[in-house]
Amino acid sequence: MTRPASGTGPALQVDRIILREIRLELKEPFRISSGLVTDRRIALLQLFDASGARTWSECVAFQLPNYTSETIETAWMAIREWLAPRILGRQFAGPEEVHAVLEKNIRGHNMAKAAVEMGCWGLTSVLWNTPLSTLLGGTRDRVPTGISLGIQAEPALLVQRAEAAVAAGYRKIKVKIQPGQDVEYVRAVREALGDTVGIMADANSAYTLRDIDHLAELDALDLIMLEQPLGDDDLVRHATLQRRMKTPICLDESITSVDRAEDMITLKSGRIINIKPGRVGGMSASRAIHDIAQQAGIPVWCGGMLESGIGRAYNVALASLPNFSLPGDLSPSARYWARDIVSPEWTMDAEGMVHVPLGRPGLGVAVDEDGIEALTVRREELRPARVVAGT
Ligand code: OSB
Ligand code: MG
Repeated sequence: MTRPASGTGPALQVDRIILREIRLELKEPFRISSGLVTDRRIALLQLFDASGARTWSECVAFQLPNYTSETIETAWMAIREWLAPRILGRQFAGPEEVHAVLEKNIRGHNMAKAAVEMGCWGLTSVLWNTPLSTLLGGTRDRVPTGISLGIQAEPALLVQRAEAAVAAGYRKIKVKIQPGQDVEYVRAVREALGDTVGIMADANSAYTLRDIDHLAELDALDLIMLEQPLGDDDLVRHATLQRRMKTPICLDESITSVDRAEDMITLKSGRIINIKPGRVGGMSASRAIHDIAQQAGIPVWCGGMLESGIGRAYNVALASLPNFSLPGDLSPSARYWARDIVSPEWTMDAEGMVHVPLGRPGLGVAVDEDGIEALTVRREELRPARVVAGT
């Protein structure tokens, strides 16, 4: 069942999409078990409604298929060839209708679908003059933030970053791990930070069940959760591991749809869900996963994909829903970029909270269009293939 948007207003009709690629250099390279990101290649969409309303959205696919199978190239092609043509020129009573239209007979390509679908939520927010958080059913005006720390060359460097993060106010410290750089690293962080700080580890699918005894050593470190230790599409082995471990398992890569989230709950493959709207195909699927998790007593939190300030606006709005009860990977702009493409940039208060912009519709921040223009390395304009009768 589709939960309607919380608001009302005129029908939505996207009559133009401008697709761009920008490059933004990370202040510090980010290493996960399956690869390194230095220069973030980001696809941005600018969506124009027939009424003149417009907004931006972001596609979170990386350059390489090392997190999920999508890349910026596959997403670009999917949007241009299959997804944008489904939406352009068509009328929707509300943004919750978009997901099914993109889903029908197009398998996968969730990040490409999400970029289009989330843009439709953003556009509706502008069109209906309703804050995005409100439109989505958000109930909070501040959301807690955690930091995700990439793999470091040695434990001492990780400890330094973790200590600085706690001092800055972050409410959860996530440590990336991989075989050879795991228990020892996390233990060093636990010893340095003490027992009261919330710590977790994220393996990005770097382990197999052969590592079960080794992973179980993490139980001694009292982690809030262990994120995605096993295969990116696995649910069955995660259930085996969860039976063996006291630490709650959180799934990220494995949860690609509402059905997968239901399967996880049925199979007991984990006890927490990381929701990234890009990974699940957008906001409608994110809300549906949020809802079924809430019914099952499973907490969720909003993951991050090293987004620019545009993608972050959508994540912050989503994280204002009630069952996002754990801190999200929603670090301030300045953690990633010398200069973000929105103003004001995203910040965090001393208590580690991001403020949800409820004072203005759409992204809630202004987009630096000149800055984006200067960073653009390719651009393509998409319009309806033909004039649809009656429009
Ligand atoms: O697994 O959550 C992940 C970054 C790149 C690829 C995968 C992941 C991450 C993060 C970054 O943890 C979180 C952030 O955007 O701050
Ligand atoms: Mg993860």
